[in-house]
Amino acid sequence: MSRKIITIFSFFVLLSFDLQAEDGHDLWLRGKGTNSVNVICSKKSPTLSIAMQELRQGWQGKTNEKIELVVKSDKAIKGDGFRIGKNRIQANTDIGILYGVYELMRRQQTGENIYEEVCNPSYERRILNHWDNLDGTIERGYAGSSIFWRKGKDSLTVTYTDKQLWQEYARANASIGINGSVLNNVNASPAILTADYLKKTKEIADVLRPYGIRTYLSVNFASPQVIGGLKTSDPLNSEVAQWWKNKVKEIYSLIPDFGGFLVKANSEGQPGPQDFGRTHADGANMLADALSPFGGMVMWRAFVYNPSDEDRAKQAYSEFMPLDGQFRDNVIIQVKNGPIDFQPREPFSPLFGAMKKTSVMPELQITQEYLGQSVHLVYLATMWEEFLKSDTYQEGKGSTVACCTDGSLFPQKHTAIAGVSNIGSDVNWCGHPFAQSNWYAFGRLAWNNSLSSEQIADEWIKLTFSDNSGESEIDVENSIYSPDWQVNFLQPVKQMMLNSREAAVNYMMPLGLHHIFAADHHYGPGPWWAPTGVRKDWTPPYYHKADSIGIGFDRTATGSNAVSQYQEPLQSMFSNSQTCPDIYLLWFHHLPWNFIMKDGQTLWDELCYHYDKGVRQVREFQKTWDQVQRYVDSERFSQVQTKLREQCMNAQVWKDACLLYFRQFSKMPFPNDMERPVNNLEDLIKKDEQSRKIK
Ligand code: BDP
Repeated sequence: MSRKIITIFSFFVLLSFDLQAEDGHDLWLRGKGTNSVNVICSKKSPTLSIAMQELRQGWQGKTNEKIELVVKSDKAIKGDGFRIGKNRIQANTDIGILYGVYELMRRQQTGENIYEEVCNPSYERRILNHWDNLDGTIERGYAGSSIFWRKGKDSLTVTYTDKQLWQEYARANASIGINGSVLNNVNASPAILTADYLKKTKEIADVLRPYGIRTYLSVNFASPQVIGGLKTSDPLNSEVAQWWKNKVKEIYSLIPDFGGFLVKANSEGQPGPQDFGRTHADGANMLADALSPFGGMVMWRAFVYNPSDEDRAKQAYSEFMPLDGQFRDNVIIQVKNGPIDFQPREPFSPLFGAMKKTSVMPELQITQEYLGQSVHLVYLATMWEEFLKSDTYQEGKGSTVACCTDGSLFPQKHTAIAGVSNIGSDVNWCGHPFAQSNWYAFGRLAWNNSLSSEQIADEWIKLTFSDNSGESEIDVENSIYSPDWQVNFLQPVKQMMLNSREAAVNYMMPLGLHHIFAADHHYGPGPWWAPTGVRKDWTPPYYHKADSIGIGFDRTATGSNAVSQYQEPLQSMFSNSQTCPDIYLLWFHHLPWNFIMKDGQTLWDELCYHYDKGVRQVREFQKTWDQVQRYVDSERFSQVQTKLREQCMNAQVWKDACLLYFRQFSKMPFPNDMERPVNNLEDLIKKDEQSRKIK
């Protein structure tokens, strides 16, 4: 069908509000150019060609307008930042120009003002971590299989379709400023460093490069033994160090801009320097020395904990604080946002701001392992905003996590942020249409860590759902969306997104509860799960500690004293049950069931109301979504509608399971105005067991 016929056709389709089905593959990059543009650029490079092509394809400004792309140093522009104006984009680097182009086009499409302004990135390295295994499966992936690796011998082949997909992937990342990809799981197979896999890595890197994306790999610390035939992987052994040096040299001969290594060591069964009586610093520094001549980095994860008597929430801090100042300057410690593990809500990890002589980077989880996977609609930017804006008080008031990690407070040699990717081979990349917003939000926050989750949601909805073919909704001249669309679509959908994470916290683990998930798959509730012989710190009762007296983990001085790892005034505030924020109450305190909350309710009633509210919130999301049907194409509409229905059923299961289970201890009645459970506890426990057997 010719473009013209499609246009006429879609016009009639639009009139009847039956928008063309969309499979979501185009993500937030659906904008089509409506007008021609005159692009001037004196320099040539693959990246600049992409920039010019993007402008020509997507231009929604005035017809035949002139736009100049200028690669020229300017002190106000940092790293790969840019200066943007209506008719000119200037940057120090080619990739800076491409970022400027994407910014300009986003502003055209979302109707944001375009005035002369310098935009610099908050973090130097903005990286996706793919937990992709070399057999094509993805650890904690809920959107199909790996786009990089495949099962069997096929894992090493590269097809035209692969390259096309990698290019689309690179483009999507570049459009939101992501500039690095770790291509394999942190639970790394040593095979990734064999010649065949490095050859394939090179092919991927070649496709990602023009989009400014550097390639990184996760490595297995025991590689010298497993694939190198050495007797040890001791980081202080000279043969081991030499083996890594040779390996790094081999990598750089294939991939000259290789980013470096990501390492999970001595964690959850992975090998590490402690196997040889060495410290994390010994291990990280040995790798750093191998990478340093080539400008490579080591991202060394702080996610380490052992089945010891020490509270798991304290262990990363205990392990890493004594090593502060001992790391090479091309090592950066990668710390998960919370002290335990990507829970629906955690206070920030006390390592942020505390390690003052070491570069530290946050690790966020985009894939919704603990937040409903690809079934639940949970917009994560609100969680990340809460985290980035948390005040650590490490250098006085205002020492937010954002400031402690982006170089504005400490002179870090390198700054970075990582997000565990939620993408896979599904046609819409992320499984849930709204999960795309989390990929988008991660990129936007990595670029600018002071953006609000509301602004990001606003942008994303406009780019993802508006009919921006230029023929209707948007007034091209003024870039203004129709008031009807804004009031009846944008506003309610945005509100739903902004409420969605708190709703999930409510129906999963309110008031500071954490880690009460079903074992293994981490999808549903499992507060009862504690078989004999299983590590205690992998069982929910270790975390909720419900008993006849009360519920919660005492992390004050009378308990594990994890509060002592926080700076004042947080320490005192968290320690006192009267001043501890309700959202962290049971994270820091074990309190009696009839403890009186700030609003005068008992703790038990408050818990009941939170679970009840969570379910009701999801029911509201269902209504919201039904009401916007006429603004969404039928494919994405029914996909989201079906998923919301399932989310609602699951939220009910969460509420019933947790409240019926905890009531065995509280022995208190449900408050009268709470909706009653509709499931039996015994059935839910049975189903939970079956879900693991099926796996
Ligand atoms: C946990 C995941 C596990 C990861 C681990 C990690 O359940 O699959 O390997 O984090 O981050 O949350 O290393």
